[in-house]
Amino acid sequence: MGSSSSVQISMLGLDSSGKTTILYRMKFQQYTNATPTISYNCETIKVKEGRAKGITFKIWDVGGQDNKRPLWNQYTRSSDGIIFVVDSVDRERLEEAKLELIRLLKNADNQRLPLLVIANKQDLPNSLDLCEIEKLLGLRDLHPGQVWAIQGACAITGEGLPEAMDAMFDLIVKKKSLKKKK
Ligand code: G3D
Ligand code: MG
Repeated sequence: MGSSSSVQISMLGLDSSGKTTILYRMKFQQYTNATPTISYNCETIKVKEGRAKGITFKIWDVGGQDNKRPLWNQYTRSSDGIIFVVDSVDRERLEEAKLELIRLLKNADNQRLPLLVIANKQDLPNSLDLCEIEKLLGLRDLHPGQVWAIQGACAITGEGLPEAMDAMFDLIVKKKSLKKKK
């Protein structure tokens, strides 16, 4: 990928997992108190550091309330990758998140997209660790061709978000070179 490349990402996940907070943290490098997203937010972010340096990420943050979830495929259709955000504290809703993820990845078009799970709210005392979240979401049981990774983060401080951009970028590159080999 050249340094002038740009990628499109759909950022999905249940409502209140922290998607909009992540988006504005990435965009402005500061905390922005988000109001619940009605339809979507979209920001273009040029990465200034790390392995994705120089790459422009166009990130769609799509409303996660249950009546909005059927629209997710409209966004993934034109995407190069999916970021799926979960709230690391909300054990009950992790089950719901798992079901939504399975539903999303039933669509064969989405199976071809690299998936980065962001385990957000790692700052909270009761947050589950990445191993537990990986298990609860059943990431190892996904379609064998599904390329994925998981990254912990705190959208309030921004911790883990540069690593998340790097990981998403690495997955996109990996997927592209897998395709070439076929
Ligand atoms: P959404 O866009 O996925 O629906 P929001 O989620 O970004 O609107 O965030 C939902 C709530 O979670 C917000 O709190 C936000 O401040 C909080 N939040 C987001 N990320 C983190 C995090 O990493 N740690 C902690 N502790 N809280 C976080 P309110 O109170 O405004 O509902
Ligand atoms: Mg939102």
